[in-house]
Amino acid sequence: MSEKGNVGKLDFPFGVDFDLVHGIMKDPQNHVVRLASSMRGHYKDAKALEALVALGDPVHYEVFEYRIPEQPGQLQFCISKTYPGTVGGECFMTKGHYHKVPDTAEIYLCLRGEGWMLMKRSDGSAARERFLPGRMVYVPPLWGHRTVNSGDEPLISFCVYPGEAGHNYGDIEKEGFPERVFKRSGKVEFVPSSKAG
Ligand code: PAN
Ligand code: ZN
Repeated sequence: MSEKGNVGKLDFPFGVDFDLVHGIMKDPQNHVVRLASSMRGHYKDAKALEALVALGDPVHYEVFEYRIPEQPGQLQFCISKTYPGTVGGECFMTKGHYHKVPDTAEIYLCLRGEGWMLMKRSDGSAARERFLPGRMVYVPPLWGHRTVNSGDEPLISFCVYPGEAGHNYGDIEKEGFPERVFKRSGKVEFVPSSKAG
């Protein structure tokens, strides 16, 4: 039964339709769009990013969400869609974030495309996990996370995380992640950020 009028209160069960083949959430309540111009400071090659902005400012990623109260006990969910492309050879990616409530985990179930989840903790540890259709990536509490599309089609995941988690972009704009992902002549390379600059 569809009871859309009750979704805002979240005190009544509801259903949401997905097209899992194409990675589409039907009738999302919130749509976040990040263009090249909203990614300044994130890619190594700032000049290449400005060239891309001047060429039409393409979308780097989109998020489709429902408005769920940011409260413990609730579950946020979304479709995260990162487009294929490169900026000076560096693969299109999300900004990346920690959760505002740091000890909250998240799962990403990849539906389409391919790429990597880059993860880091504030103690300096780093990890990466592969995104492939049907593969789930578990982001434990305390790990910052960034999606990178290293493929040739949109990388789409269904994400679920605790209601209260929130987003903390913290040191990420300044520090980035310990490695960057490049694709040159079809070959994917992981380069330590200290070397990539
Ligand atoms: C996702 C991300 C989404 C966009 O919903 O927020 O993929 O990434 P940025 O928030 O880093 O721009 C999630 O991980 N939520 O917690
Ligand atoms: Zn998250």
